Parts: sequence; C-alpha cells; structure tokens
Amino acid sequence: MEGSHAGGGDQATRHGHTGEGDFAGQFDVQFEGSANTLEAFWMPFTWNREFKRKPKVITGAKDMHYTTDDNRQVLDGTAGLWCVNAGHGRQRIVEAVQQQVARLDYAPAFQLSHPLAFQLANRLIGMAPGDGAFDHVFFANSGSEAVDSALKIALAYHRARGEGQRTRLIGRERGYHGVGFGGISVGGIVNNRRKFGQLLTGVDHLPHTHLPEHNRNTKGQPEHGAHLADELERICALHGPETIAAVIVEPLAGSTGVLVPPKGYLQRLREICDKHGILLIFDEVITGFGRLGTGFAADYFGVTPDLITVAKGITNGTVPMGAVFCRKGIYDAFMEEAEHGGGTIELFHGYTYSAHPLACAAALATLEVYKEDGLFEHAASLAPKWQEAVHSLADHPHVIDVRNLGLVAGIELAPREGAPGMRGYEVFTNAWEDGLLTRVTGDILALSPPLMVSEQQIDQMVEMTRKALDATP
Ligand code: PXG
Ligand code: PLP
Repeated sequence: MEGSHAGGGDQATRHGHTGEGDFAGQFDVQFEGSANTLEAFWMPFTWNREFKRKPKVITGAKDMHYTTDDNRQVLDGTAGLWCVNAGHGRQRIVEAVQQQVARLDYAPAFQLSHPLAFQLANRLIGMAPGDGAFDHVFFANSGSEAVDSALKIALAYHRARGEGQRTRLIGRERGYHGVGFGGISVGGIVNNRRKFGQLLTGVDHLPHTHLPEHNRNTKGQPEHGAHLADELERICALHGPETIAAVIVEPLAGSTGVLVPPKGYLQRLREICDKHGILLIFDEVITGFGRLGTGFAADYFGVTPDLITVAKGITNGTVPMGAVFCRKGIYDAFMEEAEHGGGTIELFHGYTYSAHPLACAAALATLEVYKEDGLFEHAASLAPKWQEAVHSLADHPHVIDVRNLGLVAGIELAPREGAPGMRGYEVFTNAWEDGLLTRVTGDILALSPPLMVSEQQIDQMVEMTRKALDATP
C-alpha cells in the first residue's frame, strides 16, 4: 500500500483522474453533451466529498475477487454488501439471467404472473426453516421493501382475524431493518432515524444485547444476556400485550457491527410472543442463505418465527430481490376474510417489480449453485477455522472486542480520541488499497466473505486486516 493512504497525494494520477474527479477515458460509453464526472451521482450511505476526492471504483469481479479501475485485484472480505454468498460471476447465474431477459423481460405483477415466480416460491418454501412451518412467499425488491411488506402483513393479519387493536410494532435498539419509514421506525440506529421526523407512531424498542463487560471476545454465542428478552414482558405490561402486533429482530444483528444473540435469548422472545399472541418476525436479510452455515438463522438457532424477511443472498446480489416467508395460517386469514367479506384483492400491497422475471431467474439459478456446491455445508465446516482466525486479532492494540458466528466477524476498534469512526474508516481504506475489501460501521469492522472462501483465503484476510490495523494510527 506504499503508506500513502492518509494523504493519498498520488491517488489522482494512480487512478487516472484529475483533481476534479474527471473520469475521462475510464468508461466505454461516453454520453454526448454530458461531462463524465463523478459529481452527478449522489452516493448512498457514503462520505460523498471524500469519495469524489479519492474514488474507490470497481470495474469487474470473479469468484473471490474484485478488479479495480486501476487494475488491482481486491479480495472480497464482505461478499459485496453481505449478498454475494456464492462468489462473483457464477456462470450458471449469468446464463440464467441472460436467457431470461431474451425470453421474457417483464410481465405485469398485478393480476398476472409468469412461471418462474411460482417455481421460485415453491422452491423457497421447500427450503424454509421449521419443518414445513411456512407455506407462502410474498416478493419485494430489497430488504427494505421486504421489511415494509412484513410489517404491513402483520398489521393486516391481526385485523383480518378481528384483532385490529393490535397496532403496535416492537423493534430493538441498534436494529437495522433497511431505510423505508417502516424499517427506520422499528430500527434502532440513531443516525438512520434522527433527521427524518416523527416516523411511525406506536413503536417501542427492546434493549440491544451488547454487554461488553460480560461478553468481551466471546467465541460464538455469548453466555450472558438472555434476560434482556424479558424486557418484552415489561413492554407488554406497559402497553397491554393485546395492542402489540409484532416484534421484529435480526437474529444476528449485522449492520450495527455484528451482535451475536446471547444463548437462550431468541428462544425466550419466541416464548413471550407465543404467550401473548404476538407475531415474531426474523429479519434474515443478512443471515439468510447460508451465512451461519445453515439455510437460515432460524435453522441455526432452532427458533421458528412467524414471518421471515430475506433479500441479498436470494439472488447472490445479481438482481435486486426481497421476499417475506409467511407461516401457515397467515395467508389463509387473508383469504378467509375476503371470502366472507365478498372482496376480491385480499392484500392491497405489492410492487411493480414483485417477482421480476430476471430476479426469479437469478434466484432459481443461485439456489442451484448453493445446493450443487454445498456452500451452506462448506460455510459450516469452515466456521471453526474462521473463529480461531478472527480471534487472533484480539491482541492488536486497536482491538477492543472480537465477535463471530458462522462466517461473520465483528472486530471492534477503540475510537480515536475526539474523532469517532475515523480509525475505522482509515483501516477500511488501508485494507482496500492493500487489496482487501472490508466493511466498516463507525469503528467496527465487519468481515463476511463469500461462502466459497478457502482456508488459505481466510488466513490471507486476517493477515491483511492486521496489516491495515498496523498501518493506521
Ligand atoms: N434488514 C436487514 C437485517 C439488513 O441487513 C436490510 C434490511 C435492508 O436491505 P436493503 O436491500 O434495502 O439494503 C438490511 C441491509 C452494512 C450494510 O454492512 C447492511 C445492509 C445493507 C448495506 C450495508 O452496514 N443491510
Ligand atoms: N410512484 C408512482 C407515480 C407510481 O406510478 C408507482 C407505481 O406505479 C410507484 C411510485 C411505485 O413504484 P413501484 O411499484 O416500483 O414500487
């Protein structure tokens, strides 16, 4: 990395950009009459001013590696944004999407459909957790939309059954459920909420489960913290349990910086929800499709929720798609309500691109690849190796906590005095320049490689992470 990360004085020439972020010569296609600069694109969840001074641009990907615009190979330590579970550029998925776009590019999603939508729904129900507990799938185009869909289904489900007073939604501190108004209302990440007004009313939050004083550097699930689920009883006592529609949690919290559920915690949440007739929603946008070495986190923890939201790994990140798995009885309640009420459409909700043909083709091919390559089993078999490797970083002076489960690790750094998040950002940049993609949330590094990762690549990731930590003041 030549130690030039912080100042980055030679970046402009190295990337072939001018100081103004001019991209001349970098793209195959030049649009007539438009200046090809970096400015027009308002980048999501990005420090735009910094990026446009020193761009990080990806132009290709294959298997475990990205190619950058200056022709470097970067090891993908994060499966993109936790989505490319089978690795990049998988031939089977590429061909499935290519063939589908030529055969049927789009079919209206309302009152009409196409064969792959039904095939995929059946396929997903076949692999859903809980031994046949789930029987229907609703399609969306992202995790955020899947969450919005699940919250609306929960509310309307109770109403369909004559329990319309169940309007409250319970999330959790530090939870991430995407960026729709529903998702940020039940979410618990303050920066994602504070600028956006009043949000949904009637929402309450469980406490998060991070107890560093008890659980620091725990390998796998922490011993302490199951009692935090009992806070749901307190919330029930406060509002009246009969006013609560649903509780939504990430079984393993990813985006906030990897919080592994304490032993017994999810079981306890399930018991309390059952006791009070509250729906339990697992948001498995990150944990779904093999991240913990099982199909879903619900399988891993042996806890079956009522609704599951998924996205990301469902198409290996190739085409946007989200979905909601519904437990038996939920769909039926809508059908019965409409049957008795003489209505036609049973659920007034859906997206132009629900079950888009390209997404369905990508998802079906992706599920084949997961199965054929035994990727969930591969992830499970590597988890012990992964655990030992990432915990070897616990002795680094910047590191204050290491957390892991399946093929996920969170490495929490001590924040730099007066500049929270800067150390994390610089480690991310140093690793990137040295050839490793990491993900950083504040001062917490997250690693979550494609499930095809090898033992040798795990060692390489940990080595490069240590080098980036060493290079960062
Ligand atoms: N729920 C959960 C649990 C998620 O992790 C979403 C919903 C929203 O999905 P969409 O597809 O709308 O982005 C997510 C997404 C990160 C990071 O590392 C995490 C996510 C997305 C981008 C970055 O902080 N999670
Ligand atoms: N806004 C307008 C004006 C629309 O017509 C539509 C869909 O028809 C939407 C938003 C919603 O778009 P989507 O169905 O892709 O979520």
